Amino acid sequence: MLKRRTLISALSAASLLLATSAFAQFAERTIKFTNGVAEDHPVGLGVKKMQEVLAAKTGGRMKINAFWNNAAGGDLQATQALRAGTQEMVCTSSSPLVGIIKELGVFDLPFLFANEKEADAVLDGPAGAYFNKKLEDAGLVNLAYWENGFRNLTNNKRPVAKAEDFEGVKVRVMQNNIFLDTFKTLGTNAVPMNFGEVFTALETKTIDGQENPFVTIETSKFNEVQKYLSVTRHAYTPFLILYSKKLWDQLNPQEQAVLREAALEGQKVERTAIRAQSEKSLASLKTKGMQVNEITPAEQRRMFEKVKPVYEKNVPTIGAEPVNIVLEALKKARGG
Ligand code: KDG
Repeated sequence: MLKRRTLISALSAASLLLATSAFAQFAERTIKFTNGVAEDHPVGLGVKKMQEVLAAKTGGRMKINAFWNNAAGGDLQATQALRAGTQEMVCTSSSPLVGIIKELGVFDLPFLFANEKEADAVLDGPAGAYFNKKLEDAGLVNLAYWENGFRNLTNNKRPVAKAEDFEGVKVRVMQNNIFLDTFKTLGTNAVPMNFGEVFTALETKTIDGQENPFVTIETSKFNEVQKYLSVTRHAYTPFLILYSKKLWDQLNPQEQAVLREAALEGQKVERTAIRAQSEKSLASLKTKGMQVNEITPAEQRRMFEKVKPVYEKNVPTIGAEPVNIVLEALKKARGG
């Protein structure tokens, strides 16, 4: 009996030792992850998947502590914290970062992508790698492109069914010169503003409207303070899953590899979830009382024609190289 007990305790000690040594290359660390959306946005599912992968692959030694609804400051502020090495991760739209990496402005050009398939082909291919290098040069490691999505206009003045209907609407846009240019060219009174301030600005009628994907509109409860939703699909915004390069360089190769794996697993979950949720959010926004109107293809073409000068005006600032890389990748994705 004694021998059996001794054998069992020896085996359990050995298995504990094995388990511990299997994760020995992972240091205990809690990663601060912030973003502007609510936890019930599909980004929340992507983060949950990342946490599951890290738990399994590091024995729970690497953990993500996520903060939602701009609780830790806006996208640009959080991104600057990454560059300073005072925060590990952020999920941010590319748009607020054009003051740091001007090349990212290509993704803000109006009506660039026609569908998610094109966006994935460009972002997950050599073009996406080109922007990842630019990000890394700026102290930011992009672990994966997730999806924010196609943006649509909400406002309290009128349904926007044709190009002229934008006239005079006070629309919040991201802090990005191309969005500002696009919405001024459409005739709106465009106001750049941090995402975290949008709900209150709509509620207090400081602004008439904003523009975001259906899922963001629903999970940020903009329907509570907005009457009209016009399906403009005027731009596609990617989410960047960024890690501070200062802190990244302190990780060993195994820790870096498991974070990249987790972010790519999270990408699959988030993209699948947001695409399944998008039409459900549109239906739900109608049920919750928003007056929804589609834009005819002819009217969308008129809007595109109206904002074409935005391309000519902003391409020199973005740079011909990044614009050509994306347009070539887009042409290839379209079978050109
Ligand atoms: O952190 C991500 C959010 O801030 C994101 O929703 C940004 O689309 C965005 C907006 O309109 O600012």
